[in-house]
Amino acid sequence: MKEKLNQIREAALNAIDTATDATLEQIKVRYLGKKGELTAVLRGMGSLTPEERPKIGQLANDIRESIEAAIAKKVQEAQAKGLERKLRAEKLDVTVPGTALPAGHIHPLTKVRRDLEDIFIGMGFQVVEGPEVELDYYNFQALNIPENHPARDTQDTFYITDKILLRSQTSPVQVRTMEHRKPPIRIISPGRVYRSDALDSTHSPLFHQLEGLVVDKGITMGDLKGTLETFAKKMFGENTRIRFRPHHFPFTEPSAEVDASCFVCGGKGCRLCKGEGWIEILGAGMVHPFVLSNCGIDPEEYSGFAFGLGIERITMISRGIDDIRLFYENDQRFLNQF
Ligand code: 2U9
Repeated sequence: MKEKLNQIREAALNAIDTATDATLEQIKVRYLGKKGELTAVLRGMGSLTPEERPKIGQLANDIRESIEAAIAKKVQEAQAKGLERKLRAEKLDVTVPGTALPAGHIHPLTKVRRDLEDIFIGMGFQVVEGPEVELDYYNFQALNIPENHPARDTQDTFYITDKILLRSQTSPVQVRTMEHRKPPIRIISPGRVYRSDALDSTHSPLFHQLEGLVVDKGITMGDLKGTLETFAKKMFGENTRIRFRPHHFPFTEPSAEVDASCFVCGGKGCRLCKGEGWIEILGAGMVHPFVLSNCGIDPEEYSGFAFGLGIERITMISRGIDDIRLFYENDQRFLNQF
C-alpha cells in the first residue's frame, strides 16, 4: 500500500508539473476527489494491521498535503504569469514625448473686430448686438431711407417677406437702442450684414460692419472728428491723419466719407493707396433729425453723430489682403499667415 501511495504521489506531482490551467482541476479531482485515486487506496486501510494503519494514514495525509501544495503553487505561478503578460501588453511609456496638435488661429476678421471693439470700448463705447433677420421698418424706414431708394430694391436687399429682410446694415441695432434708452448713448454695433451682391474680389453677399452712434446734448461734428481721429491713430498708427469728403447718406446730415493718410507711404503715394496718399476707411455724419425723432429722441434737445465701417475692408487694408473671398474659404495656407 505504501508503494501504491508513493506511486500516486509521483504520478500526481508529475501531472501537476506539466498541467495547464484547464487540466489542473481535472488532476485535483482525479487524485484527491471523493472517487479519486488516493481516496480509493485509503478505503483499503481496513485490511492493515493496527501498527501499520497510523503510518499509512500519516503517509496518505502527507501525500494529500504535498499534492494540494503543488496545485496551489501551480495556480500561483499561473496567476503571476498572467499578470506579467498583462503588464507587458498594457505597458505605457509615460516618458514618450507627445505629438503636438496644430494650434488653431483667431480668424483675421475676428481679430480685427476685437481690435476695433477694444479701441472704442477704450473711448467709453458699449458693444450692442441685435437680430440679423429684421423688419423693413428698422432697416430702412426709421433710418429715413425712402420707399423708392435703390437700397430697398430686391436687387440689393434679401427680402424674406414684404416686411421682413436680412439686415443690410447694423443700424437697426442703434434704432432699437434709441427706442428704449435715453441719451447719453455711446454704442458700437458689430455684426453680419447681407446684401444681394455677386461675389467678387471686393464684394460679398455676407460681410461684417461695425457702426457707432453717439447721442447727447450738444454733440457736434467736432466730437465726430475727434473720435474718428483717435480711432484712426490707434488703428493705423500715431502718425495717421484723417480727412472728410462731403457725401450723402439718408440717415446723416451732413454726411462724409472719411479717409486716413496712407500708413504705408505716409501720404506720398504708393501701391496701397494707389498713388493717392489717402485710403477711404469709413462713412460718417451727424444723425439726421428725422432719425432721432423716429426713435423717440427730441432733435431740438439732443444731437448725435454716427459712423459705419466694413470690417472686411479695414482688415484688407491693414493686412494687405486683395481678395475678400479669402476670408470665407477657410484655406489654411491663408489663415495660417495671421
Ligand atoms: C443710426 C443713424 C445713423 C451709420 C452710418 C455710414 C455712415 C457708412 C458704410 C461703411 C461701409 C456702409 O459697410 S459699408 O458699406 N456706412 O458709410 N454708416 S453713417 O449711420 C447711422 C446708423 C444708425 C440710428
